[in-house]
This record gives sequence, C-alpha cells and structure tokens, in this order.
Amino acid sequence: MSAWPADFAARYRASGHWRGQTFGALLTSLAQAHGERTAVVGEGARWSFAELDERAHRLAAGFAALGIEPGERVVVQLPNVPEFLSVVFGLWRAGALPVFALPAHRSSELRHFAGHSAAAAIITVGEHERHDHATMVRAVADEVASVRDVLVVGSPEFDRLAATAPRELPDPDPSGVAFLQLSGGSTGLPKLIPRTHDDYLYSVRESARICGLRTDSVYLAALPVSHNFPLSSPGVLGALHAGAKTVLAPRPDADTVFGLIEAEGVTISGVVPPLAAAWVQAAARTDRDLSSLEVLLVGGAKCGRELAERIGPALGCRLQQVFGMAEGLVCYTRLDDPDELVLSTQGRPISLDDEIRLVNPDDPAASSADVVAPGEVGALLTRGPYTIRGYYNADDHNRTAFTEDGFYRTGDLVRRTATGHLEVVGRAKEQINRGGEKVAAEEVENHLMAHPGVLDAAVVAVPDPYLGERTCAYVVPAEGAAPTAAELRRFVRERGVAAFKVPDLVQVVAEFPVTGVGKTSKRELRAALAAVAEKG
Ligand code: AMP
Ligand code: DBH
Repeated sequence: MSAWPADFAARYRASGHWRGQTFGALLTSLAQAHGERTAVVGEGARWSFAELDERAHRLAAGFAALGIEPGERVVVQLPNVPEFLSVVFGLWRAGALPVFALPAHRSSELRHFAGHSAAAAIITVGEHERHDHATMVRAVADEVASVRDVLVVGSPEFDRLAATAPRELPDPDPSGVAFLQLSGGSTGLPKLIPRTHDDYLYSVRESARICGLRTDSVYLAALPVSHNFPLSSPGVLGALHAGAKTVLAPRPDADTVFGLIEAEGVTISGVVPPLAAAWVQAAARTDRDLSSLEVLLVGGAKCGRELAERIGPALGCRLQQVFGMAEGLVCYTRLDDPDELVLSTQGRPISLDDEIRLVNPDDPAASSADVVAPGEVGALLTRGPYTIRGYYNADDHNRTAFTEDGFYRTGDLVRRTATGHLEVVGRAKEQINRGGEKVAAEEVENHLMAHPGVLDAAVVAVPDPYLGERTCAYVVPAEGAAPTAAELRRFVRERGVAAFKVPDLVQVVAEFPVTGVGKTSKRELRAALAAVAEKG
C-alpha cells in the first residue's frame, strides 16, 4: 500500500494536522462533551450523542462476536438512515474498514467492491426506493468467496447484533487505513481509495471550521451520505465533530427537504448543481419557512455563474462553492470571501500544506515541474496531508494516476486566481460528470461491448441544460447485427449497474470517424465524437 513517505508524515504530525485520534475515540469524546444533545435525526428516529455512542459500542462488540477481525473490509450499502452512523462507527471501533457503496450501485459494482477488497461481509437494507437490496446483496455474496456474512439493517439478525453487550475493543492505529472510499473512476471499474483516521479527521475538522459549524448548527444531508461530499465536506462527520445536529433527508427533492428545513431549523446543507437549481425554482412557490438556512454548499460538478447568482436571493442563504474529490483535496470558497470570488471560483484548498501544481494540459504524463504560466489553464496535480498517494491494490494504475513525486493527477483543468482560488474550466479525464454523478467512459464501454451485437463502443459527454452533461454511447454493430438503442440501454441496465451509468443516448453508427493518421486511440476517438456531439 502506498502511504505517505516518512518525512511528509512527520511534517503533517508536527504541524498538528494528524493528531493520532481514531473515529471511535472521537465519538467517545463527543458523547462526553454533548451527551444528551441531538446528534442525528432520520426515519422517525432521534438519537443523542450518547445514544449513537452506545449503539456504536454495541454493534462493534456484535461485529467482533460475529468474527469480523480488525483490518477486514466490510462493504456498507446504506441509504440516509441513522443506522449508517451506528454501523460505520461500530465497524471503526471493531477495527474493520467500511467500503462505501452508494445506494444506486447494483450487483456488478458491488461484486467489484467486495471482490477487489476481499470483503468479509456486506451490510445493506431490505427494500429501498423499490429495489430489493437484500436479495441483490445475497446473490453477490454467493459469488464472492471472501464474503461470510450479509447483514440487513432492520432484520431480526441485525437487531440481535445491535443488542450485543458492549465491551472495550482495542483502538485501531490512527495512522492506519480507516475505510475505502470510491472514486468516480475514469478507467474501467471504480478505484478504491484508502483513507486513514489521521488524514480524514484532519479534513473533517478543518471543513467544519471553514463552513462555520457550531454546536447550534443543523446540517441537512440531502445527498446519499456514503458519498465523500455529504460525508465529510463538512457533511455528517463535520456536523458530529462540531457537536451539531444532523438531519438525514430520505430524498433530496424540494418538497421533502423544505419540510425538514422548516421542522428542524436546518442552517446548512450541501447539494450538486442540478439539485440547487431545483431548490431555487421550488423556493419561489413554497410556503415553507426557509429562514433558518444560512449556508448552501454547492459542488460535485461546476456550478455555473448564473445558477450561483440565483442561490443567495432565492434561498436566503450564503452560497459556498466546494470542489472536492474522494482522493483527498477539497477546496471551499470562504464565508468571508468577496462575492465575486464566491460566484466565479470553486474555492481554495483547505490546507496551506495542500500543494497545487497546474501543469501542461496537453501532456497526460506531465511532471509536477512542467507548470504553466500564472493565470493559464493547467492540469491540476495535488499532494498534501489528506490526499492519497495511491489507490488500494492498484499498482499498475497508480503509476499513471500519480506522479513520481507523489502528486495525484486529478484530471481536472483549472485556472488559479492571484488569491489562490481555483476555477474549474474543464476535464482531461475520460469521465462524464452527470450532475455530480461520475461515469467512467471505459466502464460503460466494457458493458456495451459485452453485447454480442456490438463490435465497438465509445462513450462521451454531451451538454445538457439540466445535468450539465449526459452520456452518449456511440456504437458500431457487429457484422450482421442491428441492436437498437432501447435494447442496448436495457442490456447495460440488466448487467446490474447504477442507473446513472446507463447511457442517456445511444447512437448506432456504421463506423467511427478516423481522426488522425493510422490507428486511432480511444482517447482521440472520444475527443472526435465529443466534438460531433457538441455540435448537436
Ligand atoms: P471523485 O474523484 O469521484 O471523488 O470526483 C471528484 C471530481 O468531481 C473532481 O475531480 C472534479 O472532476 C469533480 N468536481 C467536484 N466538485 C466540483 C466542482 N465544484 N466543480 C467542478 N468539478 C467538480
Ligand atoms: O465530487 C466529489 O467527489 C466531491 C465534491 C465536493 C467531494 O468528494 C467532496 C466535496 O468532498
């Protein structure tokens, strides 16, 4: 596993960034400080810090009794329910590593997460949004040899586990990996991101401060909480850290969310741009009282200037742009930044120790020394106290995804202002950003190419007024075959992938354009097709 070199680790400790505290120990101290205050509200439940602490203690003992060993991986696929927190803190206390799947993920992705991490167990819910997770997960468990247990929140078996008598378990190493987060990916299947207690807690603590969280703040989690943004920017963990209350929205639609804002006095939330746009529209005709809302974070995809300008007036709150990635680096506009910077940039890094290099955008292998002139657009490389040095068990991929001196190649094209704020202007990676949901072109192409009627496929982004981008799959049929768009979309869906990865558009073409001389690389091909798609 690629961890930080010793000299960097020593520096991050000496600076006080890494404090040697685990998430389990954090919850213990939060329960001591805020005992009977409300920690989390959701699904009709309302748990105090003390209650969350006790539930996590019981589950930790239950997981240990079940035979889950320190260091073992456990895939967690839970929607926005309070048990997400008791399960995850329970796993942390047992020394196990949650692997954070999204509720939208389906069998092919879960098989990959469980298989690649050699997970010992998978924890999910029964039915959610008309999908039977329990049945799906049991089928996945049958196919992945390492998986010994499937636990379904709400089942009698889970309830028994949750009632285990608590006992003290050894606190894991705070510099060790705490969990595996998912990347949106650009090549093949999503990569797993190893984050440590030390590094993640640093980003959570600083995020809570930068977003102005206080004990009387109320954070509303509108997006699925296993995603890095609502988990940590500042997210539910930032809210807990500040002793604030977290409200878990079961769905992110304006009706649901506005009701919760009014009922719970929500002060801060975070959304992707299409949701922000939907809330802005709905705010004009709601009779809910939204006056408690102070801050709305918008990120995951670029928030255009026009939308940015409408958020404050429509929702009566301050916009805070956030540009982050599960691999580490998170940038925020600051609450006291001049309006112009808040409207036109995606913020500046959390830490003075976040190293930023903007390098030659035309060279995918540019070194960290190949920097562009000030004010120019460059490919963003970053290194720092909470940015990983390598994906989990991915040596080959790591050689291209990181520079020799340990910078992560984000694949984002950005410009930097004199104030150090970054403006995201584009992307070099082979990914479609569908309103904040990331789709790796190659992953979808591989699914399409598994169809016997498909000779070749290339997936590109097409502009979309609502989502920013949608996916378009160009497909060359195999000889004698004539697959239809509807058939191919159904085929991809039935292979068990998240619905947001099913191509929005499918264009069956006789052949791909030849871009240059000789053999066309997939990269050039995608660029040529994207140019065609852009023209409409
Ligand atoms: P992931 O690596 O899957 O966590 O996705 C992180 C990526 O999302 C970044 O590298 C960006 O491409 C994109 N992203 C996140 N926030 C923003 C934002 N505010 N503006 C533009 N792109 C963003
Ligand atoms: O898109 C992201 O991955 C993201 C966006 C905002 C993120 O990981 C984050 C904040 O922490």
